[in-house]
Amino acid sequence: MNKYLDVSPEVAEALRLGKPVVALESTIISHGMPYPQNVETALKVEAVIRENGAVPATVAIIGGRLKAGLSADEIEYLGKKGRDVIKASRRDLPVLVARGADGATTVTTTMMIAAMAGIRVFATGGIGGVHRGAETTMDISADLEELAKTQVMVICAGAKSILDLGLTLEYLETKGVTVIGYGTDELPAFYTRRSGLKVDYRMDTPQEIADAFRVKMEAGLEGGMLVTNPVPVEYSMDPEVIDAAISQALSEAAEKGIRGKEITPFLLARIKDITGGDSLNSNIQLVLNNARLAAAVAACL
Ligand code: PSU
Ligand code: MN
Repeated sequence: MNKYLDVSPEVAEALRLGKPVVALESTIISHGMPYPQNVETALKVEAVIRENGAVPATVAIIGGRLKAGLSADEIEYLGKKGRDVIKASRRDLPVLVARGADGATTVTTTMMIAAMAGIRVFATGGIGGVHRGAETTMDISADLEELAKTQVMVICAGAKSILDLGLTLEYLETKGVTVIGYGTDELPAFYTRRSGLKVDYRMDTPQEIADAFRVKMEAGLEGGMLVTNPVPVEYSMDPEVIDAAISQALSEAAEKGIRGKEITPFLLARIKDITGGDSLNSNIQLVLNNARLAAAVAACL
């Protein structure tokens, strides 16, 4: 076992007994939602995973330790610190550990730590991808590279159209990452169920998803898989409202010259402010929906 890794006793026991375990990220807590809804949601997501027969393993870096499985106090701590916690991607991990610092794990670092712990299924809200204008900024999320490299399935609600979704799919294709639509042929766009873009494969049961991933593991193929699960109809947003909010947030970011790792948290916070509670509620509901599917897939695996 990696000497920098702490697997919580509950998660370690579940892994030892071959019980289903679902990893969860912590940037969604610190940078993705405001306090206290972030902490409430993180705890609710854990509860939903338990209700569906799996053990949750929220991932973070705390005091320089790579953690798979957090206590409620640790979740509260990260949620309260919010954007003061360092958003930790692959490049940040060794420095934060060496310094004994805290870090909120993105999709990238959550996949890394989940793989170290032996967890194969991870649920979140949305992934990073190829940003609009990436042909000049070269802003492409490390999440896509991690999906190409690390054998963890990521279950999300697609990606927000703060990204160029078409280029994101092209990039995933190049990197050999299978994109699955759960009950849909179309890539969901986080707040909305449709993007007009096709996924690689539609699957209608958790078992089908687990079967494809099992082949990947047994054949020793590197990399993850991306399962996209549309937001439930009753919580999906009006595309015009959300597109207007995204456009406004993007132009504010350009005006302020925001770039690098700051851009995604900035856009997430602005979209939430512009659309008020609606987008936050839809965000919370889609994460819970992904947690339910992840628990079911983990049980099939
Ligand atoms: N997109 C969302 N919600 C999020 C994120 C992205 O809709 O919370 C977070 C995730 O942690 C993701 C990270 O891994 O942002 C991507 O950041 P970047 O674009 O800087 O790679
Ligand atoms: Mn980036």
